[in-house]
Parts: sequence; structure tokens; C-alpha cells
Amino acid sequence: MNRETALEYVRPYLKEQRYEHTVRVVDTAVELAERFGADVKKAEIAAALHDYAKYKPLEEMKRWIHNDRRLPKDLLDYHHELWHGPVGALMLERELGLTDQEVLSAIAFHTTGKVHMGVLDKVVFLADYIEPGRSFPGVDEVRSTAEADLDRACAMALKNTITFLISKERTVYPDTFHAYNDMI
Ligand code: DGI
Ligand code: FE
Ligand code: FE
Ligand code: FE
Repeated sequence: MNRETALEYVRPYLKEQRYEHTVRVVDTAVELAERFGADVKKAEIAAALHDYAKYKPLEEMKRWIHNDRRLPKDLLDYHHELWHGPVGALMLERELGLTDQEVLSAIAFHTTGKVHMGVLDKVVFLADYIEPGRSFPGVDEVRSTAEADLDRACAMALKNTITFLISKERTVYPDTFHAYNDMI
């Protein structure tokens, strides 16, 4: 599988804007992978596929979480926005025969993060946060930190997301805290 095949695979499942976001995440992930010594080919594929399940029906994602032993059941207690990464990875494994565990992990944890993220996990997580179309408060500071320090940039992105969620009195999934604690 290459960049084009992966992008063609997800395109029909995404809205146009989400597809354009995906292409920018691929370009950003390639840059970060080159800078921080991750596998560039894997970064391209994981980035291209990362939002594959973004628009899957909630009932279908719920079924996957109930039925697959590998998915933590506590996802169901948190916002459904967190489901598309872990469920998407398993769907791609099943439907596309994707077996690379590093690629699957980067897709699965691209929203929440987790403790002990690998370099590919971090590259995809950060690319999703800093791609040029994003305009979160504080994103420019994360972009400049990402010029030199992958862990620091990830920790800043996590801090911004956690702070945002708390300011809205929304729940924070424990893996997001674990990722933050691990990289700060
Ligand atoms: O799918 P994308 O929009 O490209 O980005 P994403 O998969 O990183 O989704 C992020 C959204 O999920 C983010 O705007 C905040 C929301 N969210 C809700 N609960 C949590 C959460 N994000 C994290 N990291 N942790 C949470 O507990
Ligand atoms: Fe996503
Ligand atoms: Fe993200
Ligand atoms: Fe995304």
C-alpha cells in the first residue's frame, strides 16, 4: 500500500473537507517522520487512514466496541468522538487486511494518545493537531516547538486539549492524561 492507494481507499467515506484535512495530515506526518526518524512510508499510510471511521454510524461503532475483546469497554462511557480511532484501526485490519501493528496503533490512538506512545504514534497524533488547516488557540506555539522537540510538542497539544475539555466541563479520557504525564 502506498500514499495514493490509502487516500483512494478512504476518500469515499469522508466529506470533502475531511479528505482535504487528511491530505494535509499526510504531508505533515511525512515532514515530522523525516525530522524525528519515524518510518516515512508507515507515517504516510497511517495518516491517510487515520480518520477512516470518522463518519461511521454510531451504532456500528458501538457494536465493534461491544464485540471485539481488544477494544476497551470504557470507551462507551466517554464521548463518541473518541471511538473512530480505535474502531477504525480494527475495521481497517478486517477490511483492508492491514496488519502492521505500528500503523494500526498510530490510527487507534490518534485522538486520545496513550502512555508509552511510539514515534509513529506521536508523529500521527501531532500531525493531526498541527496540520496547516488547524486554528486551535496555541497551535502556532505547538508548530514551532514541533520544529525541534516531538515530545514537548505532543505534551503541549495534549495540554491544550485537556484544558479545552475541562473549560467546557467535558470528560477527559484517562489515556489522554496518561499520554500527557508520560511526555511532560
Ligand atoms: O478527527 P479529527 O477532528 O481530525 O481530530 P481528533 O481525532 O483528534 O478528534 C479530536 C477531538 O476529540 C478534539 O477536538 C477533542 C475531542 N475529545 C473529546 N474527548 C476527548 C477528546 N480528545 C482527547 N484527546 N481526549 C478526550 O478525552
Ligand atoms: Fe480523528
Ligand atoms: Fe487529534
Ligand atoms: Fe484527523
